[in-house]
Amino acid sequence: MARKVVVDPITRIEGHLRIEVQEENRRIANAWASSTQFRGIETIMEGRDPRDAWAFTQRICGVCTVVHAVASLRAVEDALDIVIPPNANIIRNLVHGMQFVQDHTIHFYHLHALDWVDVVSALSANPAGTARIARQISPWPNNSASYFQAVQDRVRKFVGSGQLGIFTNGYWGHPAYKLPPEVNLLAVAHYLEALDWQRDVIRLHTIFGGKNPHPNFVVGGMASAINLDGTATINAERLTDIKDMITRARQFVEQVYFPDLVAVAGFYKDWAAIGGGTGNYLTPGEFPEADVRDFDALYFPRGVILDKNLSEVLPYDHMKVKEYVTHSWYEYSGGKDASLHPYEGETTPRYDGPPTPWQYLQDGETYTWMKAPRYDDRPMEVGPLARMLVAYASGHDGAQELVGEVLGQLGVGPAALFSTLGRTAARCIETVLIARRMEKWFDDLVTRIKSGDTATFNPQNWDPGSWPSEAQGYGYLDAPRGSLGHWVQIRDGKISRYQCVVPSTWNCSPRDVHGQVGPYEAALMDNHPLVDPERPIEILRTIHSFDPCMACGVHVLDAQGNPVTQVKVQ
Ligand code: NFE
Ligand code: MG
Repeated sequence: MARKVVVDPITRIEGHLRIEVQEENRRIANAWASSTQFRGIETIMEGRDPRDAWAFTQRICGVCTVVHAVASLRAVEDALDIVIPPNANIIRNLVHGMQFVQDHTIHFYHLHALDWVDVVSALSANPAGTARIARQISPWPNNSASYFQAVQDRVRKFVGSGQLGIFTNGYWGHPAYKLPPEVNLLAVAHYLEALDWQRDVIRLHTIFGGKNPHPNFVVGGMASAINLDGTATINAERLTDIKDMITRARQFVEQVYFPDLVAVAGFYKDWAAIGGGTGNYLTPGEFPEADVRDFDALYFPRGVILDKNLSEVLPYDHMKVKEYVTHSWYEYSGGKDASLHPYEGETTPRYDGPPTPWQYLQDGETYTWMKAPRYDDRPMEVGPLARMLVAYASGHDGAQELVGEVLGQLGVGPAALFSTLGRTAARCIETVLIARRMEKWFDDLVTRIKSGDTATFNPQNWDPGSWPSEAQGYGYLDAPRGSLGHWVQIRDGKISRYQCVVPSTWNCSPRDVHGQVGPYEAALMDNHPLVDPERPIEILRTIHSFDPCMACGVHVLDAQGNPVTQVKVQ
């Protein structure tokens, strides 16, 4: 029997996402991903001072708060030929690096783990057994039986009160959960520890940017003065604070996140053959370690992989990015079948979807607020898996070592990467690499400061009188969820056009004019089980493996209010 299954909204993501699938014989035969909200930051940018753009665009999202600011700065600096001082570039890398490390760790424990970890099962664990496992896989010090006993007591209080609190609405007891109770308890303990840890390490943003979320930046550099003798500046004490946070960040991801990922993945190896999807991967590269346009000096290389072909990494060219609206709630002046590069992009909303939220979306019609970005007319997956595949295939030392270690520990080959499990593992691998690399960036910064270079701002071309009457620029950035591009056009000192093509727009893209599905849809249609349509945990696993952010994807505010969590089955 074939039937439609709707999950709306998908929870434990940022924003509002509806997934519809066609289920046949306990597998997913067809899928539609729909973003159900609209905002329109790109329109708000028109007519503004380009030096303010970072502050507005950063507010697109409260999750990846840093990334839209930096993409915007790079776009405006590209347009106005502004070169930032090396110290400012390092500080941006440290701020963005910590954003990655915090965001990915939160994703694993707080947004994704409960798809694999049964909290209720943790109650039947033997805490001494959990302690044994913890000591086997990691030197992390919180590893005694009494520690895990205390965690179990805490969770038992939740459950005993009949109110699961933060653990409400899980599919507890679902047969798809495979971890033994002792491993479930380990993961729940680290879920709770990660809450405190992330709040600590992200204070790096408050030192370099004054606040979190949404730290402060400036076109031309960073708004962080360095003066070792100052009290309100980056001084020796602040540098020590930062060094300590980086150390604690690295320790947690190496000693908790990474061993947990490997331990949990070992019980879910079947998910290494599920949820792959498009097979096309794109990364613009990230963490410039020299000039932002020196693409050979990116810590994670840029490139494109097509059809899962790891033997060839193609060069990335942003001029090949185009967006369709054929199945989206927008119109283009050139008609519904046109595709536009962001320099010609248009953001004209035109809702013509179902009048009520409970009507099914139909293939062949418009069904989402997401546009459909394509690279050379192909749908592309972006994000951790794309980055790690391109790095791995490009011979990146760190990626080769850690990818090899995970594959070796799981006893699977590289083909396992093209999957839901591969996506989740890639996120952890790059978190470790970035946390390690932050120590080098920090050391580089200290070396420069010791040599007497404290510059963080370049005032050249700050004055609009020095700008040409027309300019345009592109700011690439690889954000935690993947390729982010901001494109700005400036006329007579003001923004005349602003377009963002955002990670979750790539991944949550709908069908295009050729009928090619987007990466979420393709992943759900790739050998995908759906055992119990009333409790569609498998859909959550694959969708969460992308770490969706709808606010980034369409830049939206919903004035209507939204339905509470519901699953509708017909
Ligand atoms: Ni709102 Fe974002 C990231 C960006 S994803 S989280 O990472 O850009 O669409
Ligand atoms: Mg856009």
